[in-house]
Amino acid sequence: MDESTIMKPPTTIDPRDENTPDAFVLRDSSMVRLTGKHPFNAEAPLKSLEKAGYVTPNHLHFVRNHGPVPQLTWEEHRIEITGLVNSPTTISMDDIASMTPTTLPVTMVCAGNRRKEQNMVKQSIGFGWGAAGASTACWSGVYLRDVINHFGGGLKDDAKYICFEGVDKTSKGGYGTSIAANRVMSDHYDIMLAYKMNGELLPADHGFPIRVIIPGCIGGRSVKWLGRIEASDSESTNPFHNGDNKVFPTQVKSAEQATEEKWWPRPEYTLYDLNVNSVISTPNHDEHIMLHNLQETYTARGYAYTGGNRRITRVEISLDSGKTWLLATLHCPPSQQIAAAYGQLTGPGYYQASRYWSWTLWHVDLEVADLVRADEMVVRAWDESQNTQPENLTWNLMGMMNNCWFRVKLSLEREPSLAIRCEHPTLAGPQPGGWMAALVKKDDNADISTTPDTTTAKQPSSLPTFTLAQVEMHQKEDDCWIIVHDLVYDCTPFMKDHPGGASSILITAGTDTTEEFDAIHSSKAHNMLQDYLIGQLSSSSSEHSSTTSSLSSSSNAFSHPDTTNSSTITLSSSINNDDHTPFLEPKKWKKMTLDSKQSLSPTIRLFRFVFDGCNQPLGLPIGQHVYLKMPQEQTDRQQQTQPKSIMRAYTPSDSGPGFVEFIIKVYFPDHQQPGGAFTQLLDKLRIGETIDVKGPLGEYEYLGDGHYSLTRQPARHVQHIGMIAGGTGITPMWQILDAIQHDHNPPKVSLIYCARHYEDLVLAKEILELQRVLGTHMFHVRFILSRPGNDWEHGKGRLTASEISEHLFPHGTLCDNDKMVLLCGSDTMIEHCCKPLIAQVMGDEFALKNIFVF
Ligand SMILES: Nc1nc2c(c(=O)[nH]1)N[C@H]1C(S)=C(S)[C@@H](COP(=O)(O)O)O[C@H]1N2
Ligand SMILES: [Mo]
Repeated sequence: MDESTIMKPPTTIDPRDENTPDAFVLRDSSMVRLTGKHPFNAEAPLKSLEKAGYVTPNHLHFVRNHGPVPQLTWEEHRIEITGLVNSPTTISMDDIASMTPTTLPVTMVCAGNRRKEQNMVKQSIGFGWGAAGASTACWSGVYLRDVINHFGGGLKDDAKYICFEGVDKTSKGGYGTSIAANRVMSDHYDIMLAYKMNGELLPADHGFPIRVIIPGCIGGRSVKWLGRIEASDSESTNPFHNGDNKVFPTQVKSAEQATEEKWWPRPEYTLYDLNVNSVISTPNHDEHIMLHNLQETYTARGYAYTGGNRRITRVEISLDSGKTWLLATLHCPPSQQIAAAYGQLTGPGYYQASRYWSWTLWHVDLEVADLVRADEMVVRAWDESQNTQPENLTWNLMGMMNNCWFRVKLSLEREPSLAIRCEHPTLAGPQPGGWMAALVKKDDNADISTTPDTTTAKQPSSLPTFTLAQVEMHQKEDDCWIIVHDLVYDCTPFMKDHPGGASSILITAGTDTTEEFDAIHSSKAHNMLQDYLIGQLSSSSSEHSSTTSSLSSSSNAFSHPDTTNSSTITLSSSINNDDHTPFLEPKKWKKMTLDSKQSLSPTIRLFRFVFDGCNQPLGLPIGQHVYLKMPQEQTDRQQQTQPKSIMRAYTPSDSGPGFVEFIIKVYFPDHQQPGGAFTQLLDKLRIGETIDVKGPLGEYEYLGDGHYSLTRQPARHVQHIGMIAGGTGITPMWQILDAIQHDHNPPKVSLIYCARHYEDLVLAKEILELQRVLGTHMFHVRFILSRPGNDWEHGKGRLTASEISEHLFPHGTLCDNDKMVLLCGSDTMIEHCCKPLIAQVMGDEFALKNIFVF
């Protein structure tokens, strides 16, 4: 993009805004939309922001709207001045314009700037701002203190806060917040009511006709579309004041917990002044620095800012991850000089002293030869109070004020020509890429929840419409539709490829599966889903299936009892506590109560749940698993807290009439990762509290005596089952072992069980006891520990080919058709260790045909 296109303001309505309440707002189509099409939350591509220079043109200034943009006029708009002022009044825009104006360059920064990096570590309750949630404009208007004195007759003595409210109609009403009255009244802080931005009347997105500007403070205090100013003895009671713009201590892990433990109202976590921050914009993400000539220099650039009128005094670049630093050249022209370009400079009490309300741009010349040797380019800034940025990211619930060192990874590329490839940590909003993406673990065992990203969804307006009843007709394996966020998808072609197996889709076939989908899928899965989009849910149906409603309510309301189901899953009858009907119902969430919890190791727990019908069997075929689900509050794109849920699949370690037990490893956070969202919630569950369960699901069923069936394949019989389990992957194996001990003609079984420490070998005692009962000729066990103690006599280290050839089928002789292998462990272990080693030892064909993964 060249400079001329960057500088051109938009002249037409972006098609994405048609049919939204914002269809009257002119917007630059290059702005990266962070929350779908509405409300509008957007930042410029970082490169455009840099190219635009010190003052950001209005159409490239980031926008943060909590709701639709109000359609206001200069003539009709009024501002109420009320509360603890001597003469409450209502004023017009002409009243404001009658005062002599002042112009001030101010860098506005959303407290969520750089939040995407936080979200890559763990989803916070906010959307993914890149590094362009900061922009600088010259704001013209009048000092708020003058307005209060001139029109409101001054503050009363007990006025401690000034509360602001916008006239925008978010779902929680007008956006509002407050700030200390002494800051407003001080001539050091320059708090303004602005009606011009870079010499033009405010654009609709930025608060036309009038907004508050609080320099040096997070953007969230600068209320747009200002309708009311209230002097008060207490902070704003507007829901956005305590419900947004906070950094909580790290132990606050969910909105639900924050509510329960009353963190929200605590004023000490409220954000005002900005913290020191800096970003590299050159090199840009995916830029290639060509290596024609190692004698050349390369100029890196970026911005830095801090809060509270402090000056940025130092920006440093490191090419060795912080061991040594180079000083960058700073560019921060005097505010008066900048403002002069936009008109009015004199006003009542016009600022005389230096002002540092806007960012410092920086550049540094680097030797290309030095870049070749570097793994990354890192920036950090310092302000006049010697505040600097932390080396590492510390996650917080709202993902705010992220200011860790900004790191651009450098790697050498040989093709098509020799170059250094540069990678930013993230790209704003829904855009994939960035080096942090590689850190997001796919591994289910580490159950880190990932960001559902529906913002890239095709726009539904042109799609055919289906009713819920129509969708319900499609719940067979060869004809399977689902609903996610009111859109209808035909998943039939995808059934055989689904990583969770066809049955985990079938279990939700024909229903609204939004909740499950969001709870367990990554943004990658959301994107994949788009290939199967066939229509939208008719609006009358979607009222019945609000995205958070539970599955059971939507499917019951439209249930078609005559719908047959060809798969192994059958729709069972309604709630029934009759003694022998199974407790589990495939399409229905059921509640179980935590009955006891036992620690088997520092991180491994045995959870025992009970359910109502105390003689009721669980109804789980051997070899299959269930979903467990717990509520977890999350914040939607309008920053509203919504009950959401999070779920994982588990195999019980035991079950019987009226109870079921699970052995589950809790993934606690450490300094490198936030831990497992689900398992930590589960660990907090108290005795007597309930959890949702649904099932069965799974592809494999052990039918007894060596017979088993797999969905979509004929039933088979084997004489020897070889099992490899990693960590808590033992649970499905144990379920089968437990069944085998009741077989009349049991198959032979061998188990290779890998774990890190001895304590991680759950059920070891039970396994050895079973071996004693069945005899070693029937049940062969091999434990392998990667960190064994000194006196350990079983396997040590990693799973190797020789371990497999010795212990997987130790009795030899049988032909391949009589054997099968069951695997359960982390993705990495299965794909990079077990499968290749089995193929090596037993042959590719055997591996292809006879391995089954849980
Ligand atoms: N009335 C109103 N004022 C508002 C908001 C809003 O949604 N409504 N968003 C706030 C937030 S969180 C920020 S960061 C700034 C963004 O200002 P901008 O959109 O002009 O960049 O406006 C603040 N003022
Ligand atoms: Mo914000």
